[in-house]
Amino acid sequence: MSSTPRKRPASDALVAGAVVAILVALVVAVFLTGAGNSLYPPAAATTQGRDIRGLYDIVFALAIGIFLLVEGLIVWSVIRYRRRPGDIELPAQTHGNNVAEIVWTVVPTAIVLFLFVISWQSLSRVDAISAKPDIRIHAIAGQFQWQFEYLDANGTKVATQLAPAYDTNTGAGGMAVPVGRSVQVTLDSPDVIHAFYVPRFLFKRDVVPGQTNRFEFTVEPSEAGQVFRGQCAELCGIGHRAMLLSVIALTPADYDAWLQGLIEKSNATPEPLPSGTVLNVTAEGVKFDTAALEVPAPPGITHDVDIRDGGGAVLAAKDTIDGGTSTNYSYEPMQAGTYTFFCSIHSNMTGTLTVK
Ligand SMILES: [Cu+2]
Repeated sequence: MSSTPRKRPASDALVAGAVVAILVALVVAVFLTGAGNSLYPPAAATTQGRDIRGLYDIVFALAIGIFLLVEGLIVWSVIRYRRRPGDIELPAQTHGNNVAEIVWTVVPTAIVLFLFVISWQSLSRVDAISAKPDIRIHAIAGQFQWQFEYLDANGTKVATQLAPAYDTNTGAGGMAVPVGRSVQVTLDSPDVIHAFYVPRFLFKRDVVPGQTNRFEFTVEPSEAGQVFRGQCAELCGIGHRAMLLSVIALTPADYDAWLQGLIEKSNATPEPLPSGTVLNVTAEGVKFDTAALEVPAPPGITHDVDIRDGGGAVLAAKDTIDGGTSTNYSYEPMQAGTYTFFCSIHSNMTGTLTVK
């Protein structure tokens, strides 16, 4: 079978070139531009994040190269071999080409092996945990708030940060860390699965009840003074969207002063979350002896007061209110017995409610 040679207008190459140029422009427009709005990952703020970003750059460059090669060849073939007036025969058909088959087997295999090796290497560097990190933080993710406990070298708690997100107005809140120092975070959850996620770290780790997950990071010294926004990244219930956190990068000297301030604040006030409070409500006939229960709550943090029975079943789930404000909750009449009232945001805020 043979085909007659045809004229190949120069415009074929021009059209193919234009299509490839449009594809390249699209890739650049969507991924590589648009400060902050780009689909491309942001610049990493941590040493580990830079490792991940380096890996991403390599994978992305390879993917773009393959995309342009494959799409370019498709576009070129479509234009070059399109049907023209007078074409009645198939062009010469190629069956079995050892060189082509070896190339398209060996090249992708080599690429996949290369990606496997560099991913493995990055993973082991990013997951590395040192025996003696510079800073230890125990992060507790409970429905629906983060809490950061600062630990000393022995793992003993020295201060607790209850306001997990940085407040731009007051400058309070957030998890402060010193730049250039290794920070080891242990993650625990008293209730459901949450996830620690800070986009500028290019890192996410699940917080699983009954299992302590651990990771380590070092913020790059050039990031001192930056505040990185983070969020729970695992749908954990109705208050999930409110589980925000911030990581504040400070110079080591500023960090020491910040931690000292937090320690003094922790020591100055009694344990800020009331626990074990006992409220007695007596029902006489059809009346309770107490019309109002006052539960102290630290300001600036969201709370509610829910009630569960001795078996753990939740009898009343109330809407949350902002700390420092007050509200009245009404509850359905309860059988005599002992109940637990609790804040659904803070698992350690509980008390006993006795109905006689
Ligand atoms: Cu969540």
